Amino acid sequence: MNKIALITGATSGIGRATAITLSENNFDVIITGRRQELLEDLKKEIVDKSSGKVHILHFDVRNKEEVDTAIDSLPKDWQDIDILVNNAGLAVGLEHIHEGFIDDWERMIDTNMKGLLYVTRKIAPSMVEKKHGHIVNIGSTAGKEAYEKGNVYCGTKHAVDAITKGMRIDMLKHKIKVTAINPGMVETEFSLVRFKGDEEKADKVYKGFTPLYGKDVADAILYVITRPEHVCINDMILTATAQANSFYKTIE
Ligand code: NDP
Ligand code: 8X3
Repeated sequence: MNKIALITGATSGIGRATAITLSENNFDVIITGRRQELLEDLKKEIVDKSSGKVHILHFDVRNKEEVDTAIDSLPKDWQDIDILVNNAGLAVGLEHIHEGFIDDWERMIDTNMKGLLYVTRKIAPSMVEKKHGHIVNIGSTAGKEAYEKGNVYCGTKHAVDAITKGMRIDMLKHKIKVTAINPGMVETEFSLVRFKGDEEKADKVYKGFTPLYGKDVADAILYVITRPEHVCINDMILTATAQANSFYKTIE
């Protein structure tokens, strides 16, 4: 029987690539996000290409009631979630702290921190009950080093780093693995969202070097969730070869 993985933020980028990669590797996937049509498209793509099963849950991770209702609606044969990939997240804006927009800050805090917590709080108890499961949190190099104008986004990803460490300690006696995957720059809708739909600004971010792609991060996720039972990858940082950390990259 295939294992079941629930992936938040599967409509785009890393989450979408992860859903496809896991389905190609004998996982059944619960794909979630706010854009229902994109979830339907992804389901069709996966079902056409692989034998993996797909279930759609449509919710906003910032809304605790929506999270709870969606997870409660899972049919019986989808309730036994083996892998939770907490991927939904975003950066909004890139301003010095004294010029930042409060709404942007709240969107990042509500999505990247509170959303991750709501989903985890809803799913982790069943993992504890069966003493089995793996939680993979998508952090960032921005959660390891703060960079100019990244203030609040970096803060939320530092929080993901700390929450992941705390979760791992709490889950230890329940035999549940907890992993943080921390990518550097990945070409997805991330910069389009950060720059509020400004395509020119977004495209510039990935000009002149080869960034990571969603599939690269999906492969890392597949790797960590397919280690033997006694092995837990705690923390992984992956960047493009052209990037050393948040500050140094080579232009080709
Ligand atoms: P994308 O913008 O391509 O994807 C983000 C996903 O998150 C979408 O599927 C979006 O779905 C979902 N999402 C956003 N807000 C919500 C919400 N309120 N409720 C439910 N789902 C939501 O970006 P990435 O794939 O790059 O980002 C995925 C994760 O990776 C994020 O946590 C990001 O911080 C992290 N990351 C990204 C890096 C990069 O350079 N791209 C590097 C390091 C980490 P929808 O809009 O349909 O709800
Ligand atoms: C995304 C990577 O460097 O754009 O988390 O913040 S970065």
